[in-house]
Amino acid sequence: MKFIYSDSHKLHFPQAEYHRGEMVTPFEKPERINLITARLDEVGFTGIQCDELWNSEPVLKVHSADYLQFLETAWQEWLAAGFDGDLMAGNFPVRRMQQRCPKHIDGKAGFYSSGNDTSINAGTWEAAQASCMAAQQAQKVVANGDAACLALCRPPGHHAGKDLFGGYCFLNNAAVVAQMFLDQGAKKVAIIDIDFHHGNGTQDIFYERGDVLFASLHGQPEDSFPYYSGYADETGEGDGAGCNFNFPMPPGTRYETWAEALNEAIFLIQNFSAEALIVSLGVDTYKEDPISFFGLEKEDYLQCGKQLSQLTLPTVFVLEGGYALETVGQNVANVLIGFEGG
Ligand code: Q9C
Ligand code: ZN
Repeated sequence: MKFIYSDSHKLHFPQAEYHRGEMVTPFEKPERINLITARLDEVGFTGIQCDELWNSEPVLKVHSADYLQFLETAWQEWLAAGFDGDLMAGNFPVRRMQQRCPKHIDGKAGFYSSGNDTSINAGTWEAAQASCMAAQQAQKVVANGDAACLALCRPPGHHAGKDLFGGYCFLNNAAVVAQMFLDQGAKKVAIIDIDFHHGNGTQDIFYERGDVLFASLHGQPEDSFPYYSGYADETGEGDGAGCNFNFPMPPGTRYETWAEALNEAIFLIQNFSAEALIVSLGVDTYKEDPISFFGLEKEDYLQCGKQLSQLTLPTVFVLEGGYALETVGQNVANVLIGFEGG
């Protein structure tokens, strides 16, 4: 299997994250990609540097134009306002407030985001674009006949909604890949999100669409980020009614239980007659992940990949989370090895 990466991810390097009462170095760090790339090289996968230039066409079908405009100009507006250091939102239009975008960049940032966990720096927009283009290139590799391909996206994407950044995400790379398959003629596609966190952004984007099945396995919202979505009774609306499936699970969930949910999701995808599969691949389900609470072991990822391969669909893997640096490379590689029948 080929994997697509872009060195431009390094341009996004937020300095701090507020975590459990203190400012810490962000968990979503550039080293993640270097570690994963090193492991994939070691076990014989073929790395390809992304050489695609920014293409907003499929992106504008899953994000709003005003949101993309915000991302493009946010850093310049921040500097023009006389601020330096990372742009971090701190105020949000919550219940009973006006859903009107203010003029000031500090207000705009909160209008377009879901939390203070995702800072913007000088190179963030370029990195987010490159991340999205790695996903677009991986989709093309599969459209041209490869059975599967991995996009090493950084920043990740599944928490990015139609017009929201947050959860370390800006552009929803998995949603863009799904949209590309549809634009190329597929009638229906499926996205399975196996990151520890609920894929609230992806759910948001496709909630009222019947051409994309979305299934997410995640830490239950009672106990885990993103807290305000991911319940099992969120099943889609309008044309999308019955196309959204959430599998929230409690702290301490181990592979045996998790794999049952995975099998259920796989069964649903088969019944949906999806023509392509997009896997939002986070490995923050690992037992030692610093911000998560599942108990998956390294070997479980082999089994996970094997289960996914049973769908025998053209598959694009899109990297999401995974923050245990010692094993992030092995865990990602194991999913691919299991998928290829190793
Ligand atoms: N500061 C992904 O795995 N919550 N995003 C952090 C502590 C945000 C995870 C709270 C977690 C986002 C792609
Ligand atoms: Zn995650």
